[in-house]
Amino acid sequence: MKNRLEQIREKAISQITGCDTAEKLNEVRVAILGKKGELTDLLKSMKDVAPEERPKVGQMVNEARAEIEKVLEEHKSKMEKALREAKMRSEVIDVTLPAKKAELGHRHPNTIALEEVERIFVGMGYEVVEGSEVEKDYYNFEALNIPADHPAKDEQDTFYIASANGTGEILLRTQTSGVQIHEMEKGRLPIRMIAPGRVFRSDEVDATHSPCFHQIEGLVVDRHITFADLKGTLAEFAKALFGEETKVKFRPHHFPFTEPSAEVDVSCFKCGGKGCRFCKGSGWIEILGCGMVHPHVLEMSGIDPEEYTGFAFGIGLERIALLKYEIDDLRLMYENDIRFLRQF
Ligand code: 2NL
Repeated sequence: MKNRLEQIREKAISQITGCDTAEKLNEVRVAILGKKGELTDLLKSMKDVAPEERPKVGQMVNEARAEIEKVLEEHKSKMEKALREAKMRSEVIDVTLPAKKAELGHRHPNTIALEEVERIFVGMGYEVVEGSEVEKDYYNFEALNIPADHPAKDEQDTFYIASANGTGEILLRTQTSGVQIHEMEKGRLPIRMIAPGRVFRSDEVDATHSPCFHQIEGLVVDRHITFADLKGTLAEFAKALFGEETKVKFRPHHFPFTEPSAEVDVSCFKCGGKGCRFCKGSGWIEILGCGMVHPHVLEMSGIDPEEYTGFAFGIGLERIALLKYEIDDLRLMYENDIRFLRQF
């Protein structure tokens, strides 16, 4: 019994002092002092010791236990101290190092131009409405008088997502008109809104094209709206955006969703209309397309074209930003080079 005790004591001390982690130390503690530990086992065999020997043997076991516990405690604090010191050495902070510079962000030229356009139309009482970038074929094409065989619907021009059974085709919107169709369907008249947002066309990237760009469409529907309202509104818009002296010119055009339709030029804000490099000598710069909403388009969205008329327009946001900030390559807009961005 005595020998066995001595063996356990020696083994315990050598195992404890050999531990290098708290987990190993705990394992050793459980193996010796735990409920099923070696020392506890030894205590259980006290029944085999002669009764008169028991107090003495018991005392020896208790002394051994106390000693083992003491060694455990000492080794534990020694390990903790070593760990603390290693941590202190590895986490040295050089307080003399310069602080990290917090770079202030900058609004993108597109965002600046959009906020400018929004400010102008909100000032004229328009609501800004946003919609979904994925749209059903019906809202992107059909409801806008764009028939099934129209070239705009070609897979070459449009990103189709899926052809869901029964619900029609799903695509990335090629214009934000769908947002306005949804508004018309709600039947709350009059409507005075702009719909800005990202649109998608299957184009190769070059200095003037991108498969993803931004558009701002506008729509007004009320009783007695005429082409004169359209002209007055866009003339005011052009003055607010490019300067008080800006003139507008409406050239006849064709869109399936408006009748009549026009493209709008503004007098060159660089040369005032005399002709320069900027306007390629013509004195005019094209900025948007517009027209009176086609009666069939109103009708398809549940609005009576005998009672209501409307006008609509579509502006390419990037085009406005490129013109206003004299940027000569569209690709610069999507690179997000901070040296480019912070110029605006
Ligand atoms: C362009 C031409 C245009 C519209 C967009 C429109 C929307 C509805 C009804 C009728 Cl809901 N028209 N939008 C009208 C004329 C032109 O955009 O050249 N955009 C860059």
